[in-house]
Amino acid sequence: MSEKNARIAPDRVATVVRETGESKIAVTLNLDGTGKAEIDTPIGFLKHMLSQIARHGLIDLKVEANGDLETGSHHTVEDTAIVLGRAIDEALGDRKGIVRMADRTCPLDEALTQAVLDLSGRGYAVINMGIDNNVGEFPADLARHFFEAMAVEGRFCLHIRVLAGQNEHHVIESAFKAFARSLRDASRIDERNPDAVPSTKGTLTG
Ligand SMILES: [Mn+2]
Repeated sequence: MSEKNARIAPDRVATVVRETGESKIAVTLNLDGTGKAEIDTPIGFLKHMLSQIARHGLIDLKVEANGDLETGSHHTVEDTAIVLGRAIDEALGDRKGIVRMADRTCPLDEALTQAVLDLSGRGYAVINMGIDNNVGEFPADLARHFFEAMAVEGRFCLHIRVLAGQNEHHVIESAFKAFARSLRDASRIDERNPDAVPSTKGTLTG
């Protein structure tokens, strides 16, 4: 390999810890992992969804998420999204060489969800879960809130559109799978342009 092509990419890993009066969350991730998930939280559905991000994003993801569950799952889920977003932002570093944008649509039986992602450096979210079933430890509206908080803290633009679906579990899971696949595509290094920041502004972090 020539000198010119010998750029050693920095490890795209991050650890972020956040403790408040409502929760204690710790996230360690490796964007260039193999899909290994180590999720420690009493909220079963959150564990199931974070495992989707790891598996389908090919991200190694370690999460410890505990909070004031006597108020319901809201604080713990929201704060996990905040910390996960910050970890994604930190692991992306200067965002040099990334593909940057991706558009993935994933089914789960009758459910079908599109996730369009731009690792733009600016947090923005347009989330339409398509269902308004608001019961249980992880209702659809909390999923919307999760994606919004993660996008803002992760400094990326995320559109999620549920195109079909009836079962709440299926709808939410298809959204997490579509997000994971989009993150995998958008965050990978573009071998045609590995040394440039994919922006006419010259920066995705300024
Ligand atoms: Mn499931």
